[in-house]
Amino acid sequence: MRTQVAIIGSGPSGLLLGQLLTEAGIDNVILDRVGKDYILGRVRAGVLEEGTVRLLDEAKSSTRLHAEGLPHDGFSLAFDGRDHRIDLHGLTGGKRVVIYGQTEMTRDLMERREECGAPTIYGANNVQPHGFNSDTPYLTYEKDGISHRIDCDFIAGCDGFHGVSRKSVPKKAVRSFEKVYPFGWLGVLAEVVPVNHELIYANHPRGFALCSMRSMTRSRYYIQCPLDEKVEDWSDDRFWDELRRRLPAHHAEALVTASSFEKSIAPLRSFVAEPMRFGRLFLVGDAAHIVPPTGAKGLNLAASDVHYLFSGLAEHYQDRSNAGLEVYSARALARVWKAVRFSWWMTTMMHRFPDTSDFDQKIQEAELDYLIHSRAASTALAENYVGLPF
Ligand code: FAS
Ligand code: PHB
Repeated sequence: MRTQVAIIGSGPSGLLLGQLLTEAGIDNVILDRVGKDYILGRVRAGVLEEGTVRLLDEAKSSTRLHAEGLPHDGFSLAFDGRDHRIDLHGLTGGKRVVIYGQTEMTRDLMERREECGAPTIYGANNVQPHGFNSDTPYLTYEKDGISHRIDCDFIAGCDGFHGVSRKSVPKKAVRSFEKVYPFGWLGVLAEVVPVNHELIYANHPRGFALCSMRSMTRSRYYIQCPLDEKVEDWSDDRFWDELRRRLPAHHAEALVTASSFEKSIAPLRSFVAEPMRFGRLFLVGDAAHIVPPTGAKGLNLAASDVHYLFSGLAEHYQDRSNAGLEVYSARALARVWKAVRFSWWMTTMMHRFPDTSDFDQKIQEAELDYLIHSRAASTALAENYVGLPF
């Protein structure tokens, strides 16, 4: 088989890139080692920046998003028994975010891709990129015991943090930066009315909590937990009791609970690999960087990487220019590092670290108190949360 762009990974990065390329008439094939249902079974992000929404519009995959997504003009910071709204819309000259599950976004992109008849090879085992430092790169993979080869012009490594792309580059060619946080997030999904019409990020001496949602009848809640926690040790009742303890009283009293239908623990880390380009191999999304979900940036960074790479590939095929591809890594990393900083800052301000003393807790609360009473500080928070320009 031959294609113009071979994409490893059928997550948000691979699917969004694949759809933009298909809409531009650029041949591409997506390979994933797992199946569609497995990908759609993963519960992940829930907040889309306006730039991500615009890309989904461009990919003709946003009809349901506009019908079912929840535009949010603000969110609340809760600490010391009270909460305070951050007016995103007012502080950023009218910007907002949209609450729409990554699972639904992935489903929409998969359906659009099928409508266009663009090929995705699921269950592709042992995908390996080859020759990406030459002008004739190719992929090999196995399926149903048969080995296959795909010749291409470019390879997009959209295969996430544990993927093969970054690992296929000689170690000496990649510089990695990493910070692992000493706690995780225990998250649940439940068919209950959200406790608040907007998100609540709570700082509490017992630990961080987040009240989010997927719709006005489906809630998504998280509590910070030690890394050695086991999901099976957390009954629904235990989770709801702990969540109540970390919220201001009026929210705790209003909390509607029910049996959860998803419960999982996610570790938190900050990670960046530099550069994001190796000849004709381009790293995209989680394959190149990971952020703690506190700033709701992971999925949105994948989208901005896709924007930069798609622009470069379109320029290559349509204008016979490689200018965009040459600057892809620098452009993407400039935005990545600002989001990595913001996500680290939000995580450090909102979580209880093992060595957090009473003094440290008071400093966190003082920083939050300054933040909510300073227009300059709130504006800085708001412009990062809605997403810095592409
Ligand atoms: P993904 O990991 O989503 O997709 C990679 C794809 O590549 C997968 O389908 C995988 O099967 C495939 N693949 C991997 N190795 C392969 C190989 N060798 N061969 C073929 N295919 C291979 N972000 C937020 O903004 N907010 C959140 O709340 C949030 N919560 C998260 C919770 C969890 C538990 C995790 C893990 C991440 C969370 N994220 C969150 C970040 C997440 O949404 C990512 O940013 C997003 O999935 C990135 O998309 P991709 O880059 O496509 O990577
Ligand atoms: C979510 O709804 O899953 C979510 C929302 C905001 C975050 C992280 C996760 O910062």
